[in-house]
Amino acid sequence: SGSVGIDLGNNNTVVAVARNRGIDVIVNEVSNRSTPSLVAFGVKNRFIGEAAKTQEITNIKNTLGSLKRIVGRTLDDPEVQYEKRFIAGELVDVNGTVGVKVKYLGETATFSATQLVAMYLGKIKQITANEIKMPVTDVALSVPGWYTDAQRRAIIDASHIAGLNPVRLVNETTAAAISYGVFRTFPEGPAKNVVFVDIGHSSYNVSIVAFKQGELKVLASAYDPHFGGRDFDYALTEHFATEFKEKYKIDVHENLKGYSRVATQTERLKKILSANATAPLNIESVMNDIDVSSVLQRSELEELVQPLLARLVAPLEKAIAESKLALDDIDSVELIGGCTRVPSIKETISKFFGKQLSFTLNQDEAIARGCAFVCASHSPTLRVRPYKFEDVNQYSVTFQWEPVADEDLSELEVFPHGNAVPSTKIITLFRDTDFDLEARYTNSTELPGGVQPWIGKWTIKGAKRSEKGDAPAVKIRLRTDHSGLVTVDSAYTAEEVTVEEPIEEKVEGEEKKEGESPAPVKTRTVKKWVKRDTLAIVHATTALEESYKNVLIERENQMVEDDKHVADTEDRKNALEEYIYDMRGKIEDRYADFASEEEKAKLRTMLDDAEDWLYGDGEDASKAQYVAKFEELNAVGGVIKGRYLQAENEKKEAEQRKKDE
Ligand code: ATP
Ligand code: K
Ligand code: MG
Repeated sequence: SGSVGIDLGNNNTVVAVARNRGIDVIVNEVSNRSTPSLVAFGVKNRFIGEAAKTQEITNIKNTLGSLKRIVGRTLDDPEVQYEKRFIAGELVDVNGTVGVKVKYLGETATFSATQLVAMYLGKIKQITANEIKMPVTDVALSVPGWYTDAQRRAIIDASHIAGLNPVRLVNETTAAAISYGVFRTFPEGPAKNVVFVDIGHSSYNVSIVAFKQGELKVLASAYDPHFGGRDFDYALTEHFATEFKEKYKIDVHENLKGYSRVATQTERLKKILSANATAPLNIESVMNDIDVSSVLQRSELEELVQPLLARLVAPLEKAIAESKLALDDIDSVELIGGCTRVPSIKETISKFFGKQLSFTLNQDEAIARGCAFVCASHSPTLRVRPYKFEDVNQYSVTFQWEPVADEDLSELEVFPHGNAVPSTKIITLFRDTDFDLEARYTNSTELPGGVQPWIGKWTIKGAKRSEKGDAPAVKIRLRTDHSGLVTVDSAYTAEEVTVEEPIEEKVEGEEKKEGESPAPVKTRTVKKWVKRDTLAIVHATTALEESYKNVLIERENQMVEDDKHVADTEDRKNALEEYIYDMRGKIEDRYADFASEEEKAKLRTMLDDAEDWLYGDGEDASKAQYVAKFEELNAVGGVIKGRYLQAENEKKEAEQRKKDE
């Protein structure tokens, strides 16, 4: 399978593939280098990616975006409520997580956000497999650095439902840093410090990264998760809504399609204003058959988004403070993400650092490329240059347990904010029965929205009272793994034993001579932990339960098959239509001399009947019916075509003979 990196953006998704020649971004079915992150439901089938975008305005309530914003959250999460300004569909509770209620195949259906992401990733998988002509299983996916354990696990669940194997989740700005560092050489000496600023559609992420040859270390990351291009679009759309109320006496808030049309056009206008001082807005029949038009100056745009722009500096300040660097220590500032094309944003960032900004990276593709590299480095078959990277922990993690006897601790902050990721710590508890460990984020107020601070519960099984009658030491390996997940890696009983350990003696200036017998080894008495029994661990996290996940996998596979069947049917219908027009022309022309008048008349009638059927009763027929109708026509037409081909062949052979003579 290929080594695939996926940058799942809130607006659009970019896929890169690592091959022996290097890393390429792949194009989708309409040759775009990114695919709209949308899933839609129709009367006959689902529409995903480009197909979803095409039908968006005519099917707003059943077209869902904001996938990465809602996945891994609950319906009552204030952030999910906030998303309602960007989601026209109906949000509902699905088994304790947020989901949607849609019209699908003419009926009401509900799907969790995890399922929606799975549907989308399934489409991305298909697009990629078609393009690289290889099955796709292993992927590295990027996620915002501010994602919690629950959000990460939801993305992993979604990948599994889509039949993917997520070898690793990588924080978005870290992935960009990887694609910056891997193919660059850094001189010996102090590290090179680079700031990566990513402002996309929904989120603003910044990381400060120290590079040395062959490695990078993220020093600090900071975020404003409610800062992106869509917030510009929202402010603009509201502005025009107000203007049109006065000017045209219409309220686009009362008309979903109208509102959506304005939103689409304001995004266009916003982009024009990145390169021009003024831009026009014209929409025909926005609602009630009314055409609207307006213009906007760049300065007006900046005024409208002033509350947003005022928040631009805070994450930069926070990241610098946490990195413990001075502004002078920064060697370069790299911008990525679509929204960093906005001139006032560039100016503010440049002014903050007192530096020219760099656009070394492809600002739309760097994250996907970094992910593809990470996926390749997990691959046993692809040889990639070794590259070390270390990320940073965003939210402090505390483990807790039921204290026994005279234990004075019942919890410990094991992974503080700013700690390295991945990272392992071992704690020791004395236990002679099964016991539980629970992990939670230390400060729930730091978490985005209403994400639960609870991370998981692990039951450690099998510790028993020793022969001496005391509780053995249980050593537990706690980990934030390379995907940023909090886990309990292993647990074992250990015994402290007294051993004699040789003391290494180094005698200055004295070389051992050949043949000399070794000096007697001096030893000292030390206490050491020796591993005894490995203990079983049963864990419960926010991830989907295995059996339920399997049900969802089956459901998804069924929908994929149904969609494929609908697409095949459409294909056969198109083939039949094409045959009718093609044959009708050819019997008057190319095939005219190869059929009797009777045959031609018969075929003409058959073609006419087939056409009538196609636009009448056969409008919505089955695949088998289209195939049968095609065969029926071809039984007559094929004979005529056969004669023509035979004659052509004979002609060619005759010419060849002439040449040979
Ligand atoms: P996120 O990173 O938040 O998940 P994303 O990765 O999908 O989202 P990007 O592709 O980085 O987002 O950026 C898309 C945003 O950039 C859109 O809001 C788009 O309107 C905006 N954008 C693209 N080009 C320009 C431009 N020339 N001027 C202003 N904004 C632009
Ligand atoms: K993107
Ligand atoms: Mg992005």
